[in-house]
Amino acid sequence: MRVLSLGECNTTNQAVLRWVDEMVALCKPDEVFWCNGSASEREALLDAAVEKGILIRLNQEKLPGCYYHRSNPNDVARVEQSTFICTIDAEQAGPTNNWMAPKEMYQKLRALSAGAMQGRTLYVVPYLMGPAGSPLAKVGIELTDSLYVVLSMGIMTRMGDIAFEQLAEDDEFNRGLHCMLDIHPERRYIAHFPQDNTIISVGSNYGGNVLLGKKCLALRIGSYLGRQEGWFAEHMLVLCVESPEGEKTYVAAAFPSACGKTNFAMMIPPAHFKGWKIATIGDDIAWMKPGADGRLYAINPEAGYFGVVPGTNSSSNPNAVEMISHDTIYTNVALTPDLDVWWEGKDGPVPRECLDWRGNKWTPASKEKAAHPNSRFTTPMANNPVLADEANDPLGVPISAIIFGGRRRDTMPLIFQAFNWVHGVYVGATMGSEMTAAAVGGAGQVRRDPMAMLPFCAYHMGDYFRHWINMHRLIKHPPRIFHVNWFRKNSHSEYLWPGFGENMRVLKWVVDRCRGRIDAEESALGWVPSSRTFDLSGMSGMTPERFEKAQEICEDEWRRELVLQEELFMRLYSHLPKELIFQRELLMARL
Ligand code: OXD
Ligand code: MN
Repeated sequence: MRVLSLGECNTTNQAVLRWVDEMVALCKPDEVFWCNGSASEREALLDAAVEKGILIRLNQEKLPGCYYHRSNPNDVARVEQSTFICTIDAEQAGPTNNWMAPKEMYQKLRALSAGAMQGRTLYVVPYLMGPAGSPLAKVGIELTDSLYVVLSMGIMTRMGDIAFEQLAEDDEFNRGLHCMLDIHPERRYIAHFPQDNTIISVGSNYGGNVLLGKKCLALRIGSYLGRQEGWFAEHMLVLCVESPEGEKTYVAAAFPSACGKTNFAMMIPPAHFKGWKIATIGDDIAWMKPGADGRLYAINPEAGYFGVVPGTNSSSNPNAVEMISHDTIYTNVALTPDLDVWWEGKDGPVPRECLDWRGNKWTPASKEKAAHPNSRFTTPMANNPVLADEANDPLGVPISAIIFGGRRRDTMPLIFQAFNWVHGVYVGATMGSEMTAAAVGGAGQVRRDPMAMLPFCAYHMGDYFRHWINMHRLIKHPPRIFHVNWFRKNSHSEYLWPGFGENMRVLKWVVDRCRGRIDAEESALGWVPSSRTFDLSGMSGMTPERFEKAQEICEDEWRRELVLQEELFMRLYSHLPKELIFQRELLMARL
């Protein structure tokens, strides 16, 4: 067998070769580098990135295998206003997406990409979303002129020859083109062509816009394919709750960006839950399909985590602290003089002096934050001390419960359970959440974020709800559906629930409900725990009265909430399933 040298092409797939040729002719790079995903290739590319100043090698004694990256200050989050769904007609994309006709968008992006890689290298990044051999796995190929993207894709996906092996001679793969251009907001487009299984992203180098396997393929294109093929692509973590007796229950949970999915997916149960374990299958995205036994099976299509750094410490997420202590890329945190990293909320002392995320001198007296609120770690899931073995199972895991949750300072109780599947779809569909730094603009405002998919569903939201309702017919043993809110505050702006590891108590109730082991009380919103049986023992500062406050259903707040839900329903009216209108009427009657 001939040994290939670094960067040489390693596929005979004609569809791949033709498409790469076409893109090379368009972008005119000086060089084409085919990635194979090997460890030696990664070492060589890391060295090259350090040499070019794209990465800084961090203090290898403190942080072995870790690197530092600073993005352009105009490019630090997903840009929803520059994200487009280019279906044949606008109606298909629906009112919650930006739309442009495919022909017009292709023309615009071809013009921007023409000759855009002159003097640069085009990297061919083949990748697999999902464990090899999984019936749910999909192949994508990203062509990019960003070494930062190549190195990040090597963490976030199963990257390299493994993808060509899965693809063989098939021509069904996601075609992704990424050109950095001059990183200018006016020339920034994240364009999806669901009918061509194609993505073109230009003018950005921020993860959520350019690691095309993640939001673009696994969620936007995935949601479109899932509707056609009878599965779900969801913005959900997946975890396993294991009892001291070894009973495993799998739970999927949808929260909007930067609302603690990563923390929840790897939490450590408090001492009170002796012998209970949480293991992570995924922290951001779930692909779920009905299995032959009538249950809903989930895989995590990703192989790494792209998580928010600020606030990560040994009380909020001790597993993450360990996980990001090696082989991690840090983006937009602060850099200390001894080449260590720092962020607001990190364990240990505040540095006397460091460079902030922009590279400016920072001291504790500075008014600005040292780390950007959306600064990120990119780390392989293999680093996670509580990674579930099942994360690599091609068949996935059977889901018993689906949890929806937003960030709400009022209105939403800590926990309730939907009465049935359609009611659960209604609960997910009407989810609201305060916006965070993960997307540009509007932080703090409550917006409707159905199933936490508002920025990620590539077709009409009304049709998406219909897909959820219809899927019930294919799932003989559907998961139970719940809603949680970790973020409710009292009139002194104090959180009513401590969150983090204590969320295990809520999770335990969810598991017990799924297994028919605990009673519940009927409320206007759904089934709720009774304060008599909900386990609060051993919690400092938590009284039954405080718990009742966290669970309160307040009439005035619900009157406002129903008006906000109405606004969403009016927007989607022409495609809205009548079942959801009926659910809203039932809720009003109960309230
Ligand atoms: C993410 C996001 O990066 O949702 O996961 O923005
Ligand atoms: Mn996310």
